[in-house]
Amino acid sequence: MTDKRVVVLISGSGSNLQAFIDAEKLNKLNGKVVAVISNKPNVFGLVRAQKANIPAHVVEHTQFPTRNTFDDKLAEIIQSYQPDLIILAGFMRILSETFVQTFNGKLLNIHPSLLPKYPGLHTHQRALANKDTYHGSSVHFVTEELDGGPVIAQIKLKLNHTNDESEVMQQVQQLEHQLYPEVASWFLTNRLLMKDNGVYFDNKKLEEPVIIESK
Ligand code: NHR
Ligand code: GAR
Repeated sequence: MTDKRVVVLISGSGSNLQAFIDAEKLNKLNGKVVAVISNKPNVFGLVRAQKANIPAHVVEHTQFPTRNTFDDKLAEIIQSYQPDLIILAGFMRILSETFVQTFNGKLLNIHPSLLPKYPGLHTHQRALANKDTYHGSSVHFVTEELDGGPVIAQIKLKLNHTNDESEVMQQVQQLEHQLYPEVASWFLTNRLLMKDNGVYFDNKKLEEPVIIESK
């Protein structure tokens, strides 16, 4: 089988990128991370890429006059790698309609909440402030609607309200490292499809997200 090609977009520490690199090494990804692109220079995720001998690029959004010109450059670099799948892993720039259409059905994001709860930023803080019983993370197809694309799978964390935001963030991230490569491997073995803003898993439409049991 020829390896499917994965491009990972990051903005920061890249711990989810690391989970992909580790899964690939263990032959659990069913694909190969062929490039990493960051919109921020000097982030730790770029060091992780370098250590794993993966080509890494920085496309600094601050160096572009408009969102569209940034997105065009990003798209050009991505296209040069001919990826089967593009992974947003802590990537913090909202992507334009044109960009999303170019890679329609091949873009996944991980969002640190149980979507449709808490799209946008500061999710851990919001879950704690609302005294939610459960929090967690979701992997979804990326569409033009911010954090609004169809959700594929979620992993849950029972909140203990003695924990502070940084502890909750750490716990959620740990779970993400289990969830995200697993969902990507489904895509890379052709088990997932986005159609009519819905998710098809093994040719059946998902009526609700798959809930992954935490290890
Ligand atoms: N783009 C599209 N079109 N659709 C989505 O669902 C996207 C997306 C780009 C990123 C990740 C998302 C998240 O998981 C994501 C989903 C950044 C922001 C944001 O407000 C919001 C959501 C997400 C990522 N970004 C600011 C901006 O002006 C910058 C914030 C910063 O740099 O800290 O782009 O939460
Ligand atoms: C992850 O927890 C991810 O869910 C979140 O940022 C973290 C990135 O960590 N994503 C967002 O908040 C997107 N707006 P990482 O860089 O160590 O993978």
